[in-house]
Amino acid sequence: RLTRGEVTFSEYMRYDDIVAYLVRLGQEYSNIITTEVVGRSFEGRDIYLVKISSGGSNKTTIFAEGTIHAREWIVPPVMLYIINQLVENGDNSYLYEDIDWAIIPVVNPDGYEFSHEDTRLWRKTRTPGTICYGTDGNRNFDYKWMVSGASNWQCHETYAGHIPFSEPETRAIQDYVLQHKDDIKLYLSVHSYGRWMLHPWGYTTEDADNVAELKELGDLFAAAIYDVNGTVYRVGSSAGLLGFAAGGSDDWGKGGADIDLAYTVELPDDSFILPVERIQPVVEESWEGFKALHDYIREK
Ligand code: ING
Ligand code: ZN
Repeated sequence: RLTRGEVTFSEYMRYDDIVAYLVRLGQEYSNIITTEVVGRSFEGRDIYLVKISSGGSNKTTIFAEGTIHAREWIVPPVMLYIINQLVENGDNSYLYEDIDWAIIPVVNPDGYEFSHEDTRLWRKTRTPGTICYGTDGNRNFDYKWMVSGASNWQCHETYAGHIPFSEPETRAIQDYVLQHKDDIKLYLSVHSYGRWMLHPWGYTTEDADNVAELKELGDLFAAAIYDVNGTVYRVGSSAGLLGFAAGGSDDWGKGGADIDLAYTVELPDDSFILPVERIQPVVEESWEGFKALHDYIREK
């Protein structure tokens, strides 16, 4: 069993154990990492953000959020591996020399715990409606909300909520990002599955104004991952590759918060359910992709 405050990449961790790890790192490495509660889930769980920084203020920041969808269990280990490698591997200090990292490993802890306790393939939050539970956090953001690829029926998996930012979980992201939008140069939303590096737009098949740069950096991410184990990511716009979906967080990051480089990462494999033996290879290859993103942002 896991000792409290430890991290593991050989099993899927429960939310309390994830939080205990983050809090322990915050105490042990208080010179480089701070934990912050940026919101409270519908059921009252603290939503944690960790900031990794060598100090100073108003530095270029990479923002990453994950596990807005409950069943995407490979996402928490990938987020925790980024934190683990930045903080606990001394060779990686160059990665936060000039760049700050702000990471929310689990946006939707209520759904994540529900997928462990009750319904493995639960996707949404756990806010109750009159008939059904849950809103799709990735249709709940206030940019072109409900214009395409989202549902206004509370029982659907892509229910967008009765209003944009109806969910405390998405509001936590909104509040933090808007407070730091001048520093954040890269917005990452981490999901599974399918091995896609998706960029805006999701609400339309029109090209984003900076589509060439979005594609270029997406390709750098994919190439770095390919070099590890030969995993092939496809790079392109969400609507173009997967179909319409409005109210997603990357569209809001770009269109609502003016962060020009915004992506949705769809981690491996071809299912939400990965055997625990897949965790270690996936976190390792993904880490190479995130380092490539850092290198680009740092040089830019
Ligand atoms: N896929 C995304 C979803 O929210 C997506 C696809 C990407 C939608 C970007 C909108 C924007 O449906 C998963 N696996 O959640
Ligand atoms: Zn998802």
